[in-house]
Amino acid sequence: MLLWSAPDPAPNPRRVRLFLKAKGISVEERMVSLMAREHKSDEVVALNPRGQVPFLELDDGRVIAETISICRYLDERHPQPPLIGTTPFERAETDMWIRRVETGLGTPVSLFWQHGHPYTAKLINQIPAMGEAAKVQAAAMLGWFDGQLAASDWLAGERFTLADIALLSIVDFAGWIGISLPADASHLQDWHQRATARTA
Ligand SMILES: N[C@@H](CCC(=O)N[C@@H](CS)C(=O)NCC(=O)O)C(=O)O
Repeated sequence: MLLWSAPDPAPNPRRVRLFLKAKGISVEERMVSLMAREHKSDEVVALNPRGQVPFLELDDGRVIAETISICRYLDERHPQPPLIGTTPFERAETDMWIRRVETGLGTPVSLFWQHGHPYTAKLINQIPAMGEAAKVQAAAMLGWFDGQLAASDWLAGERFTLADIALLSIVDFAGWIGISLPADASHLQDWHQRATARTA
């Protein structure tokens, strides 16, 4: 098995690395340089037509792309410790939180990265108003997650799950591009410390 990947701070490859670490398993990684646009090379696009990382190349040549799909596959191959769930309810609950993280927070963070950050200005015809609106939306969602974490250690209550890993990678990437945790989001800040320690 070969994990096609990219170094930090790329948030999606990092999510798989954090997941592997929490599982206590290792998979050979092949790094591509995003800066050198290696993810758009013929070799990579032939394997993953999206031209993105991460993706997992199985020994028989089949490919699984999309971060959560990769993690699902690895979770089934290595069920311990369970990071998605052991019952239909737990699996659905984890999935619910992953979707909230990806669509609620991941989308505006990604839009800010594309339309509001100087680094990507040379790659895309930016719409600055979209970048600004996305930043406001991301800050609002961070506030929402803060409220959700007021009563429990993890997104899915007592269970540390792939949803927490997804949130951690996006929160850290958001911080790196200039969207910090709100100063008054104490529950989210406590969660961030717990999640960082849990995946260290
Ligand atoms: N939906 C994909 C997103 C993957 C993604 O956007 N990866 C980034 C690196 S963090 C990438 O390859 N970006 C280059 C591009 O989209 O062209 C997933 O969850 O795996």
